Amino acid sequence: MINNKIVTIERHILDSQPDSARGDFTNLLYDIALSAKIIAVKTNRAGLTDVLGRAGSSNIQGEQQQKLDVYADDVIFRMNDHTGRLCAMASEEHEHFLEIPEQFQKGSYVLVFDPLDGSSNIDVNVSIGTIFGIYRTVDYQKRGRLEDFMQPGHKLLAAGYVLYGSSTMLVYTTGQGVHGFTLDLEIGEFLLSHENMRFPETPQYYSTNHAYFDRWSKGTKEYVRWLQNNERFQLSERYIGSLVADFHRNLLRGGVFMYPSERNRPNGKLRLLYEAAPLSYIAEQAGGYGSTGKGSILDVTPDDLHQRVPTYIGNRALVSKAEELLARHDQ
Ligand code: AHM
Ligand code: MG
Repeated sequence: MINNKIVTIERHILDSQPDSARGDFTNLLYDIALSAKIIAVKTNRAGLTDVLGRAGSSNIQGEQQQKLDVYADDVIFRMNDHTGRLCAMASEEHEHFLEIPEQFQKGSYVLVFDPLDGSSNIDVNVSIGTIFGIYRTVDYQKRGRLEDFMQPGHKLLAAGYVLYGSSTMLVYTTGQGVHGFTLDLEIGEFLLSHENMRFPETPQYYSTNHAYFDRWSKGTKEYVRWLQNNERFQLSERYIGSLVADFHRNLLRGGVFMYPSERNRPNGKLRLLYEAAPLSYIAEQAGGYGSTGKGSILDVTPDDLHQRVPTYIGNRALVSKAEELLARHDQ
C-alpha cells in the first residue's frame, strides 16, 4: 500500500508499461502472477497433500499425486503454451527447450524459468521459490529455436521471482526498478507491498555454503575471510540453501550471496538462464550487482541451456570486492 492506495499487481504491470508494450507483454507478466497463485496454493498444502494422498496414489479429488516441482513446471507451461504470446519456453526441469504446440499461435517472447527452486527444502517446510526471465525472440518470423535462449542477461526484458515463505511474495522488474507484491490470501490478489526495492547501503549478511570451504579457490577463501573480519560492515552469516529466500533476505537487509567455483565444479552449481541471470538483473535494478567473480553475469552469453556459472550477487560494494580479491589471488 503506497499513499493509502491499494495497488494490485495487474494495475501495477499495466501502469508501469508504456502504451507500446501493453498487450502481450503485460498479459504475459500477469499470467506468470496467476501461475504463482496456483503454485502457492499447492505449496501451502505441501504437507497435507502427502497425508491426504497416502491411502493410494491419488488425493481426495482423485487427482494423481505429483511432486511439487513437477506440478509447478506443468502449471507454468500450461498457463503459457496457448496464449500466443510466447515462441518458446525453457525450464530447469527439462533437458530441451519447450516448443509451443503447433496448434497454437506463437508470439514474440521467450520465457525461461526455474519452476520451484530449492525443492530439496519442500519436505522440511523451508521456503522455496520460482524464478523467471523474459527475452524477446531473435527472429519474429520463426517458431522458437535454441538461438532464442542463447542471449546474455542484459537482453532480459523482465525478470522476477516468487517466494513461497511465511507469506507468498512476487518481486519483479521490467527495467524500471524492483517492486514487490504480497499475496493476500483472502482476496487472492498480489498487492503492492514493497515499492522500488533497493539494497540498503549498509549490508548485514553474507550467505554461502561453508561446507565447501576446502574446495574453493584461494581468492574465494580470502574473500570469505574479508567478509568475516570486516570492521566496516560487521556482517553476520545467513544461509538457507534456498536461493530465492537467501536472495530476498539479502535484498531487504543488504548482503552478498555466493555460490562460487569449486575444485570439481568450476562453474559452481547455479544455472545461468534460470537462476543467475534473472537474479542479477533484479540485483542491478535494485542498485546491486551480480558477478561471476570476473565480470558481470549479465554479460555472459550462454552456449548451453543448462550452463552453470559461479555466482556472487548482492550489494555492489561487496560483489566488487570479490572480483578484486579473485583477480589478485586466482591468477
Ligand atoms: P535446485 O535448482 O536443484 O533446487 O538447486 C539450487 C539450490 C539453490 O536454491 C540453493 O542456493 C542451492 O541449491 C543450495 O545448494 P547447496 O545445498 O549445495 O548449498
Ligand atoms: Mg534451481
